[in-house]
Amino acid sequence: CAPAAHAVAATNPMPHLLQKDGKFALMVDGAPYLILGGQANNSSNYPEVLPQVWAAIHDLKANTLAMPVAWEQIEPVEGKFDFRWVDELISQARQRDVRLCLLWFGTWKNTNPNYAPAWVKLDNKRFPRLIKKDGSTSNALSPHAKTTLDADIKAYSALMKHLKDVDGKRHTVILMQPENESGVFGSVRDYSPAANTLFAQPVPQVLLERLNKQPGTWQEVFGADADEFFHAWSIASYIEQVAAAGKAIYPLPTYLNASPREPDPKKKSVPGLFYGSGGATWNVIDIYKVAAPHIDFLSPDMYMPESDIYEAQVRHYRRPDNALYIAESGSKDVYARYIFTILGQGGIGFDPFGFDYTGYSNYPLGAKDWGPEAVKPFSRVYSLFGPMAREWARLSFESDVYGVSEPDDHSSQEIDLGSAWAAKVSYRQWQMGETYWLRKKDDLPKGSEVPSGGVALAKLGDNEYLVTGQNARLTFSANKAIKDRAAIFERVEEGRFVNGKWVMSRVWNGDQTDYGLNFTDRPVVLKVKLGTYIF
Ligand code: N0T
Repeated sequence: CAPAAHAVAATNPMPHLLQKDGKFALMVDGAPYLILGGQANNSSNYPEVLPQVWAAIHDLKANTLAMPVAWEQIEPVEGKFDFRWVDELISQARQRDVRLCLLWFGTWKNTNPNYAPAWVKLDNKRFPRLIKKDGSTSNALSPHAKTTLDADIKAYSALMKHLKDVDGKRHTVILMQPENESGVFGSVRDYSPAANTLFAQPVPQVLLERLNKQPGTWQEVFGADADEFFHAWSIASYIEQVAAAGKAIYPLPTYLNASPREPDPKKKSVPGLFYGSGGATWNVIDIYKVAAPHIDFLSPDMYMPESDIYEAQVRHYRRPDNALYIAESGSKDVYARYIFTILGQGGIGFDPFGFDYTGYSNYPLGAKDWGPEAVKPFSRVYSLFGPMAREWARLSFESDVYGVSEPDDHSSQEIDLGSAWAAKVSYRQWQMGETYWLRKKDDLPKGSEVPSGGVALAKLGDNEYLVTGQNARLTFSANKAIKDRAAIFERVEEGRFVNGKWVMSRVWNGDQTDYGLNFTDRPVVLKVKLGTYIF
């Protein structure tokens, strides 16, 4: 029988996000929780296909499932709500001891209203679409129609009320994502008369203050960015009202995802063409923070696999005012190593997209294969963090954590561990290190041309670290500033957490430590105590 990880207490405390000194914890059942997630495909939100979802979530070793709840399925007829899907999903999640993140496919799903009920998406009079600059009509709904906002609020509120009723004590659902990749393609903003009137007005004072700008119209204040920033403000303000109404009923942590914008500001990236204009992309995070205070965090969807681009995107979203969470990640093997970067840099979770066995592969964004083979690279990393997920989440919030993943060019990386220690991570190494013993210099470990390495460390004490990794070598040294001493291992324990307690299986020494700590694709967690000797 399954471990009682999520016990049935009379009332578990409400999930919530905590922030302290730029660190974050997603509190679930009163303690920091690490989302080792998996997101199902878009059309997997029906009871009949749930077995094919659970099979993949099980193989993935995920503790949380992100699953759509479509407006069309809970309110097919206006005012008549049907929560059978939600109830079935929650009940099956409980049986499997998996938590849920619900994706509200409402006004915007990848900018379109296709998941809105027919009575919404076919009634252009009552629920007007966005007007493009040339006067033509977009499929995206306008964020400036009160009728649409009210209808979305009504449906989302009904959902939150239902969750409160059926899940308000147990909290199987821990996170909400209202809308999905909002914004618009094919236009930069709405050019309807209502939108144009607002666009000609002064930029709201709160936003000017936040951005340190002088008063003026959107055009005057933001110039070339005016259309996009105005649309971001309009969409953020709309979703804010949806989220606020939902939280007033049942205050679950709430976040938004965004289709990815090229992270380098010097590179060309056209809003409405390369990414959904007005979505929560990195260049409008401040606008979202001001317009949408009921959104706990903004999260990038990661579909750009190049390591320099990936790391740059992480730097945009990892801010003292924004918890790092990867709402979606491509399912290709090369993305799995980034879990070390995300969880090692204080992230509250990771959620690769498209993991179920319903037969759909979103290649080229994700893996070609949709089966168990595609799941493996991710489950391998989850199996490192899974057994210590609660400990890791606590250390991430209360102590210091570090993490890197293998760059595309396989070059090694330095990690500054603070005052006393530094670490170096290198890749494509044999476990026994002396490369000058090799007869052939190109004799590299099989498969290592595809980057898969990573290391994550959590500080346990002044000279002690909890360490895990994969396909990487980790060495320690005394911090550069310290000139008179060298680092040695005092003790390296291999072990695991069992019910929150460290259980040692053996001590690593000799060949296992003489060439650094060498991680392969076998699951290994180490407790490393460092010492020095004086020259
Ligand atoms: C994602 C997914 C799903 C240069 C795609 C990705 C999901 C949505 N959209 O399978 O539809 O619901 O959030 C957009 C990726 C843009 C790629 C840019 C790469």
